[in-house]
Amino acid sequence: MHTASAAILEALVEAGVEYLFANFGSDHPGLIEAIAQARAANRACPKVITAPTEMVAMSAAHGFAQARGRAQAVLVHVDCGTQALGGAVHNAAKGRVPVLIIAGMSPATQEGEARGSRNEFIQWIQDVPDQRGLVRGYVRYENEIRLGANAKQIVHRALQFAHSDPCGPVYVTAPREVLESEVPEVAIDVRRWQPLAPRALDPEAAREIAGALAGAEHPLIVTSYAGRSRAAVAELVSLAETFAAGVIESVPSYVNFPTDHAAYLGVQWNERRQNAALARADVVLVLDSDVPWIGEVSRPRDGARIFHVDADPLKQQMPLWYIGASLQCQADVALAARQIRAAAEEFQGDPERIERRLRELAVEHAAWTAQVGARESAGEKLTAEYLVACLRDAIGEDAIVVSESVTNFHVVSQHLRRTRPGTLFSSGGGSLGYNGGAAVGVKLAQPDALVVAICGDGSYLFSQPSTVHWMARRYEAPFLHIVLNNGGWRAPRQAVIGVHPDGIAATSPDIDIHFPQPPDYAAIAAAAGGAHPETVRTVAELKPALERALRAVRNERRSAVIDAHIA
Ligand SMILES: Cc1ncc(C[n+]2csc(CCOP(=O)(O)OP(=O)(O)O)c2C)c(N)n1
Ligand SMILES: [Mg+2]
Repeated sequence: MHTASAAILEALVEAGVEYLFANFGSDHPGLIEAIAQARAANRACPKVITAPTEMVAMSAAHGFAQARGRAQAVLVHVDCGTQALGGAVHNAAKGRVPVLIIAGMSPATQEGEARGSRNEFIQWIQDVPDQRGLVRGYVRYENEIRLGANAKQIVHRALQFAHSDPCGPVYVTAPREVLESEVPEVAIDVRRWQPLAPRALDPEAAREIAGALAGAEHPLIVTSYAGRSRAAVAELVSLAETFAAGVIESVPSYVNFPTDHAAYLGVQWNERRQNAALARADVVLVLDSDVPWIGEVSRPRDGARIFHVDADPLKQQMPLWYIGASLQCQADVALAARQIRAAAEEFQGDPERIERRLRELAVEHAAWTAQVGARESAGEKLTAEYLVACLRDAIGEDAIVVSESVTNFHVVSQHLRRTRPGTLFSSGGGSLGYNGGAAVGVKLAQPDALVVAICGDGSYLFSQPSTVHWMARRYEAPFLHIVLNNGGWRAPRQAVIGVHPDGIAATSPDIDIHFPQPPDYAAIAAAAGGAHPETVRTVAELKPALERALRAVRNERRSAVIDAHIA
């Protein structure tokens, strides 16, 4: 018998979805049976990854999509499993990361009208008025499969949204009887269900931007997530070289530019200082960025001309957003960069001026590199800067790092000094807990890569490490997990100082953000998934611990956790 559930699995296979991160419930007998039948008949079926908690399932699909650019499927249980996805839906939405979420719904009948009709008490409890409303504010598309007959078309349509800019999560539901229903076979030609073709710039806009960059004294490119496409990184390098423009990253969630390139002028997160390159620039080109600067702290100089090209320039899911750009365009950044470069030929710039500016950029870049390097030396205390520098040297340029380092985000960005696209990710969202699941997903996407997660101690607990490390062992996805243990949550302390610098809380030793008697973080992972545990308290202990941990990951193929007590 061919059911709607079997049709959904077939659609996933057609679309190239390799993994189904699943947390099953009473809404899923149709799917569980269809998976069993596919296996018995040796039919292709996505590999099921059992996820004991939904947040980790979603974070794994998030990491996978960042590493491989493709949506995977996450299966959850009715409204309850949808709620338990929690902030991971926010993260995928804000990060514009494609994920297909599938959720069952309580049966729609209670007298045996169709197979799947209600037969358990919980099906009355879990019948809610607006299940899809739980995620409506976040997903790019949501729909209920009302008749099994076109289940495949709905899956393909959902994936088309997920993979079309601005990409993001999509949500599809079906009541239990629909998942059980017998449906006709539907043939799909996937070539007719592709995402939207990349959008180019209006040629006039390309000309205007090229003219402004060519005529600028200090042109600057600011970007945050252009690096989600490797092609875009190469195009940005050419663009920067063509115009001798400097490049800064603001709140990056990808490697957007090689940090060893002479045009690279650094990265900024929450640091409370005016960015010098931004203050100097007379023309600023913002490419794929949600927060190119924080105006209260750092901003372009008065009179600077600002151009903005983005996959999502209106920031459709942010009620308040503006940067004072005189031209804003929706376009694929790789394509746009190429167009702007091509348009530059018309503005025969002065080659000597370009040469001079490139030399100036190289001097500035060298100063930045030296400044970063100076903070990396070993002192008395174990600092995050020293730790990240040692990590960089130990893991090499090809290792893939996911970072949820919160008040140390900038330290990780600066001192890892990534040179290759696709080797450093952060979630792009603000709901802590992405790190561990994302690392598992990245490892599944790139099994040959060394994968590292680096996170705050608070973020380690948010990530549900017992689930993460059970999954890492069960599905042979070992990774190195580094906990920046600063005794709790530092971010709320910085927030209170930012708003009430002279208040009582600013200097109070206890404002309920510390974790006295902290958990043994490494032991949690050892207990849950046999991870190799390390606790590091001093500079001297760090390198040997890193060596042992990397041996465990590389040679013994098991995860390792380093609980690093930093100053
Ligand atoms: C799901 C979620 N809950 C709460 C917060 C608010 N929050 C922001 S930073 C932070 C503390 C993070 O602690 P840790 O990971 O140890 O980083 P640190 O601040 O110490 O650098 C909290 C609780 C959040 N962003 N997401
Ligand atoms: Mg902390």
